[in-house]
Amino acid sequence: MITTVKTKPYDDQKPGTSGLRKKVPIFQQKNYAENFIQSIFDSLEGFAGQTLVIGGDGRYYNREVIQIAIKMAAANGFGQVIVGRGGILSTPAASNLIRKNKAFGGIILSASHNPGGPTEDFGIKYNIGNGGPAPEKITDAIFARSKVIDSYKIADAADINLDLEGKHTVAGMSVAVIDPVTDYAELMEELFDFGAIRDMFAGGFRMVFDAMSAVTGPYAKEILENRLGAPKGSVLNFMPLPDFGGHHPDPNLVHARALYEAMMADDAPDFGAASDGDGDRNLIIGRGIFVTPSDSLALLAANAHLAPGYSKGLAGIARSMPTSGAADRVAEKLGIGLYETPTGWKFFGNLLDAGKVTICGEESAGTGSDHVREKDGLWAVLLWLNILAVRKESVLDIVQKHWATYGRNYYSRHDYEEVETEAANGLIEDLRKRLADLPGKAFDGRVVEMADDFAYHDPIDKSVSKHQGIRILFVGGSRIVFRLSGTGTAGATLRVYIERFEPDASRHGMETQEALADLIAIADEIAGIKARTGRSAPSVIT
Ligand code: VG1
Ligand code: CO
Repeated sequence: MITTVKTKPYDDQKPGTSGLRKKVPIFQQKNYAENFIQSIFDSLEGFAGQTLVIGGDGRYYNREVIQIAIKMAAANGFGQVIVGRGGILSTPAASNLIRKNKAFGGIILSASHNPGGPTEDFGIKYNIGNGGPAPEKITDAIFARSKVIDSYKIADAADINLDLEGKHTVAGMSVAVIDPVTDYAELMEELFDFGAIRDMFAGGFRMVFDAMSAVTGPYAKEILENRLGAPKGSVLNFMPLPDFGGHHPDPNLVHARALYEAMMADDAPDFGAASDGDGDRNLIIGRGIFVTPSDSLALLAANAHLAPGYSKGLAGIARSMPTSGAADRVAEKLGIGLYETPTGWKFFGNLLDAGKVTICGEESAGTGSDHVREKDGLWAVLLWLNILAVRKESVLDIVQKHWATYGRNYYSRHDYEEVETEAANGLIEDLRKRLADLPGKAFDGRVVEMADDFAYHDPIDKSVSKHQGIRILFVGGSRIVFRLSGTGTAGATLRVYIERFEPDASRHGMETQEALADLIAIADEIAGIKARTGRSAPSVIT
């Protein structure tokens, strides 16, 4: 039986960089999740009888919302739902399932790298038929609908047993509960030379992968240990937990500190990696060297042809605007296109669909390719392993040779988390007002060449996205970018991205924060970060 339930709209259901993210108690308000899911369906057309993929990163409240989403999909006329066993699907695995099954779209329940638990974060995101996050046209429509919604439809049916693989039925709609790993692992086998990687492990190569008690555990166990022969125990924290064991499932140098320290030790394994809550980010650390994500993108692009899935070369590379220019130099050398997009994977979808680019990346530990339409943490780890298996060199050697060839982009991001929203907005607005005055001005000997508020003109659908971050470019290629996070759930997060290009190989051995010290000071001088936020130092440095 289908019920139409009366509801009242909420005014705060605006999707951010990657879906709607709020604290769990907000999602637990009456009809909050239902309103948002109905707003998604109301913003779509033509899904009657079609397939919807549903899954999440296993965090607290995942199972409850999956049951609701299934019943609402049935009531709204979908023909089939595909859901991962236990409600589990990593974000890239969900993207793959949408594509493979020619589904109409998918609902991914995740707040990614944000902490989970009864008072922590939850999120809902809609992905379209290409497997990628809905573009702004759709997320804007969802938000508009959420502000006026007055009813939602739901099937009056019992919960299904999410732990039982196979076919179920909900109010006449079929629900397939599938193994979350199998299809994804098959795709990885198509792209990479598993034989070569297996031989490398058999030859004594050692790695450690920290799944951070999040969604990639089952994927990494199956692929790295079972299929590739990495020694048992190579995958740490492999059980997805609703609260991620009380940690932030964020693979950066703060939250994956133990991994970093293990990789800097004398007896470090050859290769270390980690992924985030929903499995779309990656952290790469070689013995004695952290590979900054912007460099990882450049290195993967320069070496991708060594993996079977990319042996024909790349069509082009895309990176988000705040990501360093390291990939630009690779694109230039390869003679292929380089596209600069706003932050968030949704902006890569059109370029990938049009065949303009093969590899994409973001400074926030996201890399991926045209194999799905999300960034993909394990994919990046496997491409690294494939490259290491072919080149038979250490990560350190590969990175240093890359810098010697292309120059080094010293790069760091400073986050000021949970600052007062007004102070953060004021800082950005004030910078915006002063943009025209900055060119030609010198700060500590560095002259501003150009300053703007980044706007993106999508070359495929011609849409325009404004206010995507304040860029200040200096003569010689150094750069400071300021923007506000669109994924936080408390206050505002100011992100300051600092970059310096260093062509001279004799100066490639500096410590990153030292190499950037003068630009870090200039960032404060220009934006008044300390004075406006009252913070003497960033909360996170990556
Ligand atoms: C952050 C990152 C961005 C990433 C987004 C979603 O967004 O900066 O690069 O695409 O998170 O990643 P923001 O607006 O907070 O800067 V995930 O792994 O949270 O889905
Ligand atoms: Co994520």
